[in-house]
Amino acid sequence: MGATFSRRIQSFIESLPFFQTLHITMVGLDSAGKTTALYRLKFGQYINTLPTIGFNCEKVKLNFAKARGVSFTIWDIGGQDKLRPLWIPYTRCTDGIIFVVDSVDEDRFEEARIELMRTLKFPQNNHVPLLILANKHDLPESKDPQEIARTLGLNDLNGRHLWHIQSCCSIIGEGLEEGLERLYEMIQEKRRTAKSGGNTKLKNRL
Ligand code: G3D
Ligand code: MG
Repeated sequence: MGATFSRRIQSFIESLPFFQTLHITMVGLDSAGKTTALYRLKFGQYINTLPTIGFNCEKVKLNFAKARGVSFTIWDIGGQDKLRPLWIPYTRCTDGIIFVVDSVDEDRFEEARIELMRTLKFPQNNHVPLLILANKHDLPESKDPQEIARTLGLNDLNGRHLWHIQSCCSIIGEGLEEGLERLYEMIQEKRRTAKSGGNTKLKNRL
C-alpha cells in the first residue's frame, strides 16, 4: 500500500512539466538549417554555423504555454552523406524526432524523403512522434508546408506516427517554439495512448 502510494506520487511528480527532460534527435540533409535552429533555441539569437562534423547537443528549456518548464535535450546530427548512418543509433528510443527540410531546395526533396523514411522504418523508431521543420520560410521561393508534406509522403505515416509540419525561419526563430510545443503535445499524447494500451491506431492531427 505504502509502496504503491509512493510510486504514484513519484509518477505524478515526474509527469509535471518542470521535472521532465525529453530526448529529441534532430536530423535532416546537410545545410537544411538544423544547427541554426538549435542555437537559435538555445541562445535566443542567430549564430553563424559551420558544417557539423559529428553532432551538437544542447539542453533547451521550453518557456511557452503548455510546455513551460520542460527540458529538451536536443541532439543535432550532421546531415552529410557519410554521417547519415549515425541517424539510426541516435534516433533509437528517443522521445521525439525533428526532421529539418530546406523549403527552397526542391531538387533535394526526394533525397530528404528517402532519408526520412529510412530512419522511420527502423523498428525502434516505430510510433516516435515526428516534427518536420519546413525551414527557410523567409525566402520567397520557399514551398508551402502542405506541398512539402505531400512530397515527403507524410500521409503514409498516418496510424504509425503522430506528426506535424511547421514552417519556420531558424534565423529569426519564427515558428520554432510553435513546432516544439506541438512536438511536446504529441509526446504526451503518445504516452497517454501507450498507457491505455492502444499504440497501433495513433491518429494524426495535422
Ligand atoms: P545544417 O546544420 O542543417 O547543416 P546550418 O545547416 O544550420 O549549418 O545552415 C546552413 C545554411 O542555411 C547557413 O547558411 C544558415 O545561415 C542558413 N539558414 C539556416 N536557417 C535558415 C533560415 O531559416 N533562412 C535562411 N534564409 N537561411 C537559413 P551559410 O550561408 O552559412 O551556409
Ligand atoms: Mg549542422
